[in-house]
Amino acid sequence: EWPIGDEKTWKTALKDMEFDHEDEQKVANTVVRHVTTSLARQAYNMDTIAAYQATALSVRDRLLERWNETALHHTKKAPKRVYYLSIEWLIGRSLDNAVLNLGLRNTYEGATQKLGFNFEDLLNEERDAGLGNGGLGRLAACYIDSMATLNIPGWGYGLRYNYGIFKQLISNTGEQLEAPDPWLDRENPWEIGRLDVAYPIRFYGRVESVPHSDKAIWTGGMECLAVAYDTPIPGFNTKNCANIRLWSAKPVQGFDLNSFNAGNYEASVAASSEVENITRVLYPNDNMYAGKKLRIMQQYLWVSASLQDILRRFTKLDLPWTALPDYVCIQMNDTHPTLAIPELMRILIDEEELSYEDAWKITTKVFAYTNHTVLPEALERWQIDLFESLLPRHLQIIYRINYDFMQAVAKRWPGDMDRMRRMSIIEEGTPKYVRMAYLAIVGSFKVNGVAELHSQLLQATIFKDFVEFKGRDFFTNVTNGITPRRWLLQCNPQLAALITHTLGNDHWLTHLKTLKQLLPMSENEEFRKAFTSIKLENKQRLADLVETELGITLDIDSIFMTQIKRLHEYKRQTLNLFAVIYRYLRIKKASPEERKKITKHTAIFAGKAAPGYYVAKLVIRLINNVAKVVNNDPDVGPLLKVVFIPDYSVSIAEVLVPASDVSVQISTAGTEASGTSNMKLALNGALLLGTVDGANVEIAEDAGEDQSFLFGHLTEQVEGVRFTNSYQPTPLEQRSAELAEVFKAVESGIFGEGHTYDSLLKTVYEHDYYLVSNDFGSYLAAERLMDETYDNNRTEWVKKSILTAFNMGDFSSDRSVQDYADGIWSVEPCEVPNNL
Ligand code: GL9
Repeated sequence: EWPIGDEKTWKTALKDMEFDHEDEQKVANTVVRHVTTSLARQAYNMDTIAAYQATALSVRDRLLERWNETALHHTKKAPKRVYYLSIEWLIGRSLDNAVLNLGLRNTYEGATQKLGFNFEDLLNEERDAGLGNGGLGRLAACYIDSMATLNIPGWGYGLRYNYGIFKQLISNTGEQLEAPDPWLDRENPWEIGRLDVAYPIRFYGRVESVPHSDKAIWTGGMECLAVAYDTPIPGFNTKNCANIRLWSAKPVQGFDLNSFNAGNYEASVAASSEVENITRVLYPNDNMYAGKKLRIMQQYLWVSASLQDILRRFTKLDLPWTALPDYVCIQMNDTHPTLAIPELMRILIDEEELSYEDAWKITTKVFAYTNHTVLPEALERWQIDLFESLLPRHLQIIYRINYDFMQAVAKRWPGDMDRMRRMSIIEEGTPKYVRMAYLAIVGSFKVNGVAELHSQLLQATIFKDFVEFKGRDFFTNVTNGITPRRWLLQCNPQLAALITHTLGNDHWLTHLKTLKQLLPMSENEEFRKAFTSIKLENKQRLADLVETELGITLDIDSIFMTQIKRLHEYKRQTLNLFAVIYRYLRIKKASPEERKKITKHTAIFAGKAAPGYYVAKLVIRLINNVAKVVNNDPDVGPLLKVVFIPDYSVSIAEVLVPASDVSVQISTAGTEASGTSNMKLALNGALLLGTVDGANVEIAEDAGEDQSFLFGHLTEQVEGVRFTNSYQPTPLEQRSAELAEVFKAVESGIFGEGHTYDSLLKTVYEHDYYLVSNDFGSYLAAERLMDETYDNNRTEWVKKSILTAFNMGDFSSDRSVQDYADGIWSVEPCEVPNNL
């Protein structure tokens, strides 16, 4: 067993590391040791930051033991593994999550308390890892948590951006300002740099074909390295520990001295920082494709390094390449990693010398693709000339893939040139483009959407031709999910405790459907009381935050209506905001008697706008200026408050989600692929006020139709209304008299210079592509219904809240990941034994 040295010494050393889960003293010892050694501080000179860092390092030690045991076990068992490739990982904070998943929350809380610290204060010292824009990046983080928890052998791969999503500041005119997020400026205790794990990556250069073979030789251009940084991800209540491997771009040793800067030392050093630019910053777009050169360089560096890493692990098994699909499945989170398909082809053909046909057979059994949007402006299409200069060999391979594919289409539909033009991976025209979604479909064995409605829509619209070609079974649905560990246990510990107490155990944390057993508790008065007081405590915690950060006093007896997501026209924060303005105007007109009958509302907004998205930024500006007027108007008092919480993040979501009464999910039908904040809010008891879109459909269905307030045009109606708005427009007054009144108020200048918002209002006056005016009336009606329930029958309201929360069992990411494992990946759990 022990290849070198003295067995007894080894065993004693390893024994010394062993750890009793309840032993606060031993935990305190490890924390203090990290202060004095890792942090090089004197123990009496320990502030909260140092205490956080030392605690995190101590927890990291526990994680790494598990990480190592998992790696060892997987090497021994050689199970099929799944690799989740995501260009975004919105992890948020890790300390609380780690101690909860490890079952060490109480021990660490006790130990740090004995050292004189409040554990909550330590948690708040941690910076968010904000390597993502929104739902797509947070989904990846939830899925890796569930993979670890379900003992599914899998790793995540991504990029280690030096700057995550920008910090959002609000100017005194209410506008969004963007500041960099230097999240790595402080030591990051959750990552392990693996400077020895580094792969060469090439850009530009020349391609020479090799006669009488499929092989080509790609040389020259610019070479750099991708260096690995690992973040261990513990499963809940299991020894298994997953990993997110993030790549950082580094110059090759000696930089570019010999390639193009020979004899010019300063220029060669400058060139090295150009390489480091590749992983400098996360692109701040959500549901929007920008086509930037640096972005495609990010994508290639990431997929090439990941594939080299995956294949190195596979080749250790000493099996033929044909066995690759039995050991490796690669899940592509959107089209961002699609270059992995031609990259695997290139490695198999050019480096491993397989024939093109053999390489293709293997490649098309390895990849699966998840689509996350039908919005045309979000679909990636790379310009051919940019692509060709950076990745000349990959373009050749893509042309060959497309040639074969077009032949197959022509064989199925002889002479159907229009179909060939529609389906081609290469979009003809000037300039030409590579359509990444089509490449992803052609190179994958399975494609899925992220909610029932979205998956249906994909097959009926943007991928219709491909359904006819590939057959129905090629496309499937996996409805998104969220991890109940972070989104209930961690963010709402009181509700989690009530659930565990009532059920008698915490089995529900890994089997969320067991929450159903609590449905009868909605009829139990004592339970309702407990449930209600937890909601109020959470509302108070949010109110305290709003008071200290923004100086706005909230009434926790009002309905907390929460819309938290990226600012985007299709998400229609405008619909919500215009209804707030309408309510304000109504209050102003009401007599004191009438005012008594108005339901108290608190409208809570949070979210960032892409820095280049002008209209979205105008919406933020208007929210903030409406807030200023409404919150300071003595006529309004507690009837209405408007809050825009700056710099939305995972950590802020963890405060907002448990404090909400109503979840505002009002995208134009057919535009939001799934949504995931809708699931988080519902699981914490917020009633759904939403359109029939994305996962709202399934949430409302599971909650029971009576629990939700649905409104608005349906997906199948949208196109027709849109057409009318565009080509036979009627004046706004005719589409909605109420909205016309709101617009007049905005134009009158009561929320600041009226013309400021002209271009925002214009989007509704003209075209109204997202049907704001057409849905405004039914939105107001849905709010009225909601208000009546809240005011007239609070017991009924609490029942609805309980029924909503405890019917959310299907929205655990454990269920989603199990669906992927069974329906797409064909992987089995591989559990690390507890006594290794
Ligand atoms: C998104 C969708 O817009 C959401 O509806 C969906 O819930 C998530 C996760 O599946 O994916 N698609 C998408 O492009 N983004 C989403 O959040 N965002 C980004 O691209 C960053």
